[in-house]
Amino acid sequence: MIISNEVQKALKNNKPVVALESTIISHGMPYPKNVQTAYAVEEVIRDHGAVPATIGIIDGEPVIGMSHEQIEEFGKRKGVKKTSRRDLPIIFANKEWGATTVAATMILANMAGIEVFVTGGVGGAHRGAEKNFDISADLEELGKTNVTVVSAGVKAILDLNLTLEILETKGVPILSYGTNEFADFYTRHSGILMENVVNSPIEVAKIIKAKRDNKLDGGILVANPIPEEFAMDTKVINGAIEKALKMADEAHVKGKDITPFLLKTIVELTGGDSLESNIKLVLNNAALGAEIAKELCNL
Ligand code: PSU
Ligand code: MN
Repeated sequence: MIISNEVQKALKNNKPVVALESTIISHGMPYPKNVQTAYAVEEVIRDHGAVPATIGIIDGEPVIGMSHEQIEEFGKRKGVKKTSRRDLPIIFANKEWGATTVAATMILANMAGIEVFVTGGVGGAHRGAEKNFDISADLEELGKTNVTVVSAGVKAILDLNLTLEILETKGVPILSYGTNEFADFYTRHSGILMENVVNSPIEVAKIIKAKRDNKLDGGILVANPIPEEFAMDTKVINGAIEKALKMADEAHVKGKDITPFLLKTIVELTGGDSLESNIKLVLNNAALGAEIAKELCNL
């Protein structure tokens, strides 16, 4: 893999590094907001004293710490493949461009020695998963790969209760940040009460270290709710989600295309409001992720 000089240097000197995914760029947001957001997220991480490492696969080679030019290319290039764990060997062998999902980014971050990863929302069990088995590989990865993922919980397009049950089965600690209500991406109010609440980056860092010291393999999910001022109206977002799910069903969207389809449709149905919330919550996660990475370096 190719690790940028800056990221290499930071890792060598025990300086904080935060991993970032690229599916959110290529399949999660429209151009040019996707690229602008990717830059802004990196800037927030730098402002908080950590080094950002945006991860993607270029011509079959994993890149840890993409340049602005590479990020721009990921943002507008056609045919970049959404790449999860199962896709990695194919993308490598065929020397293709791959935008890494949470699962694939965790794998590559872990290989590079990066312990903290920031995204918007992780994948989960889709509604109806008890019948159709549509469960994101992100959950499997959280069960086995030693990376802490800071996200705004999981999106209400999914079945939240089912997702939380699976994470429990896989032994994934979920740390709810600053509130006991599980973050559901666009709002702070899923109505699901959580057992483990943390209120500071150092608390999270201590839990990561305890897991590492005790050789308990697997990830940690930090559920960081969107700040109230950027949250969407529950009725508006739930209406858009219901409609988008119906449209996906009617258009027979399947498999890996479902999440990108729903995200895009919800943006259209909310006149772009959901995209603004999405951007704000990622920036909010970036600040927290950088602080956690810093505390972890100090322990
Ligand atoms: N949730 C978002 N934005 C995203 C994704 C999820 O709010 O861009 C992307 C992430 O890369 C995540 C992937 O890992 O979708 C999950 O897709 P699937 O359900 O097909 O595993
Ligand atoms: Mn799926």
